[in-house]
Amino acid sequence: MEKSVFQQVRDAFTPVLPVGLRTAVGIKEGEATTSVADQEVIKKMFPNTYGMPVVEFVEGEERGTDPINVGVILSGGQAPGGHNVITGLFDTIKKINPHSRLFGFLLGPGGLVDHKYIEITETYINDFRNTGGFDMIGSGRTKLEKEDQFEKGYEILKYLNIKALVIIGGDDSNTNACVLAEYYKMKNYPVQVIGCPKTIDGDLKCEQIEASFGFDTATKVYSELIGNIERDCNSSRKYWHFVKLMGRSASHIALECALQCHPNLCLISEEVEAKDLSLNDIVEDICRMVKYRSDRGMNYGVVLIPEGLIEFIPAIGRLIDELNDLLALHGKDYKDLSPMEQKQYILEHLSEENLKTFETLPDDVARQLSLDRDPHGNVQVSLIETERLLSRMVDAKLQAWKKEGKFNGSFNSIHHFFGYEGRCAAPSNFDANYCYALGASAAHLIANGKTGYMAVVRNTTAKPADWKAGGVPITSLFNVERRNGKMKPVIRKALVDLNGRPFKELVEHRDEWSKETSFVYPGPVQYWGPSELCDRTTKTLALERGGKA
Ligand code: FBP
Repeated sequence: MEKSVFQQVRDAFTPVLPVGLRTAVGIKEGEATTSVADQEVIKKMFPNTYGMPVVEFVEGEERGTDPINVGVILSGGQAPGGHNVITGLFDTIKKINPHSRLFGFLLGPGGLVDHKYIEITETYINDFRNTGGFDMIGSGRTKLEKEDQFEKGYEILKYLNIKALVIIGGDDSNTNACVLAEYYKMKNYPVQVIGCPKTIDGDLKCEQIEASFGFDTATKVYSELIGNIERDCNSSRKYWHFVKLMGRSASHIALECALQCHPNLCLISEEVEAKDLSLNDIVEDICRMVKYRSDRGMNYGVVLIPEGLIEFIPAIGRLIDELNDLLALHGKDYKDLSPMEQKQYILEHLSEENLKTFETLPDDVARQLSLDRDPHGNVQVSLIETERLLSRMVDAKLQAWKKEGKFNGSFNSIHHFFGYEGRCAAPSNFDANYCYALGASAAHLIANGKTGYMAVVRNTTAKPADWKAGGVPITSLFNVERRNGKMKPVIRKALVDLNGRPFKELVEHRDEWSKETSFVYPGPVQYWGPSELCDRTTKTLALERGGKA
């Protein structure tokens, strides 16, 4: 693999391990835990992995182990730092016992079921240190939830003599990691299962999990891009930019970018839901802002839209809930119906109230909501072009206001969707350190015989050396929710807290940001560093002037 100069320089970055993970690693166990809700149901469903204590790694007496074979899986959407989790895991199992081996299952959980794997060796892994992406072993969204999958997985684990499996994923993947841990324990299969909190969406967090990895880097990349757009906007002063940001359900990414960049408006899905706003209410709010600025000669601005907005508009949310049930009820062959047949099925079965909402939606949005769900039962919100939908509706309303003499400015919109642009960026220093420590924690959880735990690293606003590593029982994060038409134990998704400080910070400033132009251009973080990285010309210029590429 040819390495860019950036990657060559970045290779030299050495992640800092928290003190507790540096030399001899001891373990401190806390009180027994309970799940966040529905305790009795969850205790009954997870008799072997319920009630375990939170653990922390501290300087102390390290437990030596025999060599151990470990498997690792990257699950779901890419997030910067995934490779560093694997390097942290690899280095630590080797440090504990140099004869330990690491196997990577290919293209997500499907690799375990289909027995597709590679052995991760020192030579192979060294190309991936501090790199973005998940291409070391690939990722996928196969849902590990059925007994036959667990058994197929066990066949290959037994064959490779793997005694522990690390699943790096979001809330759904960690939920399934715990189900697998419980199953193997119940069957007396000697395989520990450990999870790791990944997702750029930032919605896998709680008291014990301060952040999911990838959020830090992705929001920095998006903020740089939004800052560039703001500057362009402020230079030409003729466009309204509608920027949709990834994040599936939660609005954490949009909120963080708003706090970094001070756009004119940042919609927060959780607030839209709490205030019971309709699509029309949102459009009217935007129109009022556009008019206010236009009346003062500012026919331009920037609006941030969280990816999941559409699901949080209460009427549309109710429609989606019923559609989810209808699709689940129809069964697997729903996806084989033609678009016309799918629409027909939906129109025939929807309740009166939801049918009304369905019929008010533009065709492309109605179509997206009717498509088959992803393997976890989610609407694929990344495919719904909310940014275009909103600007189209704003334009239509402003035209109407024009006819009524209420608006005489101009409104020209440009659309952007930032998601894939940031998911594979090279990890920031924070994510590079955080992920390496998560991988090391996973290795120590394994060495201490734990299963059904998620690796965690806390105290992350301190210097990395002072971070605290450990593990949290996954069952302690569970509650029961409706998924695919059935009640299931799942990790509760952390949405934006409307009483939390980040949201309050937005509320304190947003009126000013909407009326004035208060843009902040955060810029890239990578312009500081060694000269061979920062002072290079383009390759084109170098080649044109007789130099080397
Ligand atoms: P995870 O929850 O698996 O980390 O994925 C997050 C995400 O990036 C969302 O922000 C986005 O809605 C979704 O993945 C897109 O999915 P896909 O990668 O399948 O296009």
